[in-house]
Amino acid sequence: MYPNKDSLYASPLGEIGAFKFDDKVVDVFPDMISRSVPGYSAIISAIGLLANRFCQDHSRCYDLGCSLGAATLSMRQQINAKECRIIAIDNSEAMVRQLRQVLAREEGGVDVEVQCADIRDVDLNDASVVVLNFTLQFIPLADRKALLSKVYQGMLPGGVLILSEKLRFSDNRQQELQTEMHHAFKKAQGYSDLEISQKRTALENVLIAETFAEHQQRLLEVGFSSVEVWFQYFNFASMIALK
Ligand code: GEK
Repeated sequence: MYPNKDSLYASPLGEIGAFKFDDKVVDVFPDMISRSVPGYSAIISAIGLLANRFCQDHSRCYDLGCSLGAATLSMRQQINAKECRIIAIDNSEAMVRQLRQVLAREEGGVDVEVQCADIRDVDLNDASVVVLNFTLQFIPLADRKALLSKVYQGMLPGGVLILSEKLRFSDNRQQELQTEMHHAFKKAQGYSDLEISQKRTALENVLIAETFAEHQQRLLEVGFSSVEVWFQYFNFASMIALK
């Protein structure tokens, strides 16, 4: 359905603007994310399994920063709970427009409501599952705690937050090694050195990675009772936080 190959950074660019989730990115997004994020498709499948494990009857599942709805669709296919609803939110109009078209073509499964909004401004209620799949890393650092606190407050007892992020490492050698291995992964996926370096420049100051310890501490501070990594592939990890 999305055959377009990501070549946005393949030619030398005079000026590299800050990365934006616009129409050009939407056209190539599935190819871009699966060739850039090690383990992306494994995480998407597992989000469906986890959502089915945690989704409670009459509750809501939120996909915050849903992009083209990969996690939403995985949850929709795998959740068996009764009378639940998935709420997929993204503030990129281009992403939301495309997701609405995908959903209109697909039938069956859990009801999905799509909202074009900033996840910092929306209210969450009766949530049994909340997904932040590589989204928190794009939220300004100063706003992250308030957002996670709101997520916690909107969750039902027994709920789960699935938080996937690019990680930073406090040890310099680890940071260099994991970055090098991520670039090796991207090269193995067909990206050139030029593409890797131009994309890196575009993401500077846009994607701000934190360490696992920073994520864990903040999640515990806002109220979660337990936070662990369930998946990691180089500097990309997915965590489970339990209410
Ligand atoms: C997936 N979860 O395929 N409010 C709403 N959306 C936002 C905000 C915000 N403040 N900031 C960024 N976004 C998806 C992948 S991509 C990750 C998530 C990536 C949105 C942004 O528009 C984009 O669609 C998404 O967060 C991040 O499972 O491209 O590396």
